[in-house]
Amino acid sequence: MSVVGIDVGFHNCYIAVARSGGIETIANEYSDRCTPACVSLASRNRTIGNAAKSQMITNAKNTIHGFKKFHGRAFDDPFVQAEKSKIPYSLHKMPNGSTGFKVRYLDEERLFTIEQVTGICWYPLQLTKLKSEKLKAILSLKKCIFSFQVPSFFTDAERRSVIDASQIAGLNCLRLINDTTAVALAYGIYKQDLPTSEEKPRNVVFVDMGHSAYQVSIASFNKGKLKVLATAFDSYLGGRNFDEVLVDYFCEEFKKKYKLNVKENVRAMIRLTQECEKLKKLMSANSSDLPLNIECFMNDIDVSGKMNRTHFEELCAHYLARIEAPLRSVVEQAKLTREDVYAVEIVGGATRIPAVKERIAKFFGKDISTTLNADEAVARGCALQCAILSPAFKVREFSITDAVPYPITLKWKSSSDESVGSCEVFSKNHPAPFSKVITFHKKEPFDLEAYYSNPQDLPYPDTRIGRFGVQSVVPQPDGESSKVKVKVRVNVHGIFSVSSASLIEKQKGEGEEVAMETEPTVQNETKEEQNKMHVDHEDAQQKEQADLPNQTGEEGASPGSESKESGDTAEQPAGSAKPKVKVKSIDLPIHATTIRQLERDMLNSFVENEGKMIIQDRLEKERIDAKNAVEEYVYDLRDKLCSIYEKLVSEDDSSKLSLMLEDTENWLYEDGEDQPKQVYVDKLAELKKYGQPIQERHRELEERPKAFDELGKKI
Ligand code: ATP
Ligand code: K
Ligand code: MG
Repeated sequence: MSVVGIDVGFHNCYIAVARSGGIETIANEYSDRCTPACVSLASRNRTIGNAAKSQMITNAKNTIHGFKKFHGRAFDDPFVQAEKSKIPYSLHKMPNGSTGFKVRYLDEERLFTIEQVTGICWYPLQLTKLKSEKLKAILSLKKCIFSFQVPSFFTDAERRSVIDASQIAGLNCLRLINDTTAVALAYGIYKQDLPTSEEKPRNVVFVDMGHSAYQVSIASFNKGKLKVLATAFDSYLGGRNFDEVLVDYFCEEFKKKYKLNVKENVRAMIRLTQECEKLKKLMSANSSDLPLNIECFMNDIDVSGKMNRTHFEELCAHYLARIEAPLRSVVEQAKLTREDVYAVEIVGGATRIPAVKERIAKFFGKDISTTLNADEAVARGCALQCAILSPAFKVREFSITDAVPYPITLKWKSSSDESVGSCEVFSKNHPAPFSKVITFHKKEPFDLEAYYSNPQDLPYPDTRIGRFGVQSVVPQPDGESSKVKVKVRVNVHGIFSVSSASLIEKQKGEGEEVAMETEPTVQNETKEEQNKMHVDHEDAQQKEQADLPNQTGEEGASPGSESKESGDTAEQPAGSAKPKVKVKSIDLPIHATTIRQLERDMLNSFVENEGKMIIQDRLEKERIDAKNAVEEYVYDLRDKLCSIYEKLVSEDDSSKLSLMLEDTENWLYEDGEDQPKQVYVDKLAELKKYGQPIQERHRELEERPKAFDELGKKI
């Protein structure tokens, strides 16, 4: 079994594999460990990565890049609407309200969902495009398990969408892991000098600024474990903002200087953006004036301009000012001071901008560490996580407790009147994964609606998570409400769900009604949790339980039990004596509808479709290979006719054959440019009819002296 970590960023993708010697980041077919997050659709096939990026200008409308943020997003989302004017390809509102892409593929207009696009990006990444055969064998799809990165601020809808993408690509996703948590793991697992569990933990801040977003987390480390204490982010601040500042500046410049309206020209905008990104990177290493030159930019005009670091920082001042808030936020949330921070580790391409680094260092009043590989740390952390989860891998014991990014509230209608009950089931930075049990008293099926509690926290305006219908609830035989235990959890992917529900049936003659009603609310072990545990509201009671991957036990009672009086169904306070009551628990079905979730049927059809597209890509590859084989044969034979075959062919035959080769070459550039595979196969066979006999004669001639030699030796 192979374990693989994948980082599909907004800009760049990295793949890391756990090997016996450690973690290895894999190179693509261009021997580059960084692959652009880009997918291009064409009339015959799909391309990804560098090949797709090279189509950005020539096939702009069908080349999709910068798509990661469309996961789980409504088409009507303000971000999506704002993005529409910046991207050369077309977005489309899908039937479930999500964001899709309208492109031409196989000479037809086609709609793709974001899950399909990310799926396309992943499939060839880890299979066909790998350079070495050894890696191909290691990464044979069926034997791999994967862990994927997501930004820590991704909501449930966004996370679900990423998991669906992995299914479309046929990848077995063990866990989604937050970017900064993956980095924290890559940092901590190799550290030999972490404090023991009795000692004060070591607090480390992790910063990741990529192309599209800025994430900060603070984690505490003890030997063998890490706990994320808090996360903060500016989900719209990254390298692309700095590129855009330069693009805007030069658009203005070129308007004044050359009277060019660059923003109206898609091709020019793409080129300018690419050049500005290069310029931005150069400025990280160089503080003097740097030129920007683009030949034949628009209307055959060559353009030029210049920029230096100081000027750039002035232009970006409003973005640079946003760096501090998330740093301040994590420290405050964790109730620490800056002095409690042992180290600040930075990753992500955009942290290479000197002004970004300076701001971070200034805030903490200490040098920042760059001990991790800024580009690969996330993918490596993903691979490590996957290795930890894999039974086939022996990794140092390391437990990871992540933090819930947004508080989650459940709402429900009261059974007695029309009032709405609600309670916050997960607070911000609540440890995850985690399960809790809430007790309701109900006579009929009921709906629980899950929301993010604070709209202002979210990266988009919609606070809904989903609706969970608890079905088949019936009253007790005596007409009273039944006790319904509902388990809510945030799972290993950081996704919330009402994961199970059961009806507790009174057993005739067993125990007292009072005893039944005083089932205690079991508190969580930690003190911190007890403070947050007064969540009884109306007819709900809640019980907590850490939900670690290897500790999935259902109802483990923990110390510190307590019961509470609750609203209209009047739970009795717990007596000091708690008689044991025999109860029968019946599992209840739950009907879940989550926001912008892909329908299962749709998902299955996408899986099937992906299979068809893979076959199409393979056929196209075979066709291109067949064409290349003809071309190669032409060049090879022509070459040999003037060299090693020269003496074997009469002048007359040779010139006839040369003519034929020339005709074939011309044909390849004209009528033969775009033919079915069989046409090329036949063409090659025809050429070989003439070429093969010559080759035979040559081989015989070559072997004759050898044969004599052999004979000589025997005699
Ligand atoms: P995200 O994390 O937002 O999904 P990503 O993971 O694809 O994006 P990274 O690969 O971490 O992003 O970083 C890419 C960004 O870093 C780009 O904006 C790129 O221009 C920028 N970058 C890379 N090197 C440098 C440099 N030397 N100086 C300035 N910026 C740089
Ligand atoms: K990346
Ligand atoms: Mg990234």
